[in-house]
Amino acid sequence: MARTVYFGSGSPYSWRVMLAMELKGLEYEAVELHFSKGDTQSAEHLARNPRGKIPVLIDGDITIYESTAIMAYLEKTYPEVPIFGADAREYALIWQRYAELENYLGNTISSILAPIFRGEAEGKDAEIKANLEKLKAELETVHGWLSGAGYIVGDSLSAADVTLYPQVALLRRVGPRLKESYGADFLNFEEKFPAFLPFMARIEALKNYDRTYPTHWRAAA
Ligand SMILES: N[C@@H](CCC(=O)N[C@@H](CS)C(=O)NCC(=O)O)C(=O)O
Repeated sequence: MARTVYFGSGSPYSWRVMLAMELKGLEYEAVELHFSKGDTQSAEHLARNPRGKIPVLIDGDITIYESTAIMAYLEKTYPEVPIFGADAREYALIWQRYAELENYLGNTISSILAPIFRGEAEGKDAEIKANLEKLKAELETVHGWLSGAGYIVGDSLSAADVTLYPQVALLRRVGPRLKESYGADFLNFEEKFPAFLPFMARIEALKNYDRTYPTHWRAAA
């Protein structure tokens, strides 16, 4: 069955879906849409997702958008390699951690980076610095989750881990800029949050990790 993921380079929502597919060992074609070219707002893409967002998965005759729904669909359709745990306890905890990452860490990252990326950060120093404090507290919490076995839940990679990874990769990338502009010195993960490093290495060791890596990050490297 043909599988296609429409993704945007650097979109954490796209990246988590691609990583989830890699965890499950699924083949797919990855089609990049470019925000700057208006690809997500084209009639063709709006037919896939009327909200004009990526990711979108087309799997045979099914089209799904919203990364959470896509991961849930993948689990139901391809259960051989589970990403939502082995039993009810793990299932609940993975969903809980997923929701915490989305609602607290993810929203805090967005509140910091959205004004910066949109060129609307001027005059918002106090707000951004306050949100950086919230970010530090969230990272401390997540660091605690990883300090045991190095997975968010249990002893294998899950939907929670592939949700966290793109968030941390993005923070590592923008860390120097946030330090320079706002004095955020806690984004030195080697020193401040060492438990993230083996966690990240595990994701980076996935067989086809490279094909999930944001294309414009690679081009800039
Ligand atoms: N809740 C959605 C969020 C998707 C989303 O916000 N995608 C952004 C990129 S990170 C997007 O497609 N933006 C395109 C646009 O707004 O034109 C999900 O989980 O899939």
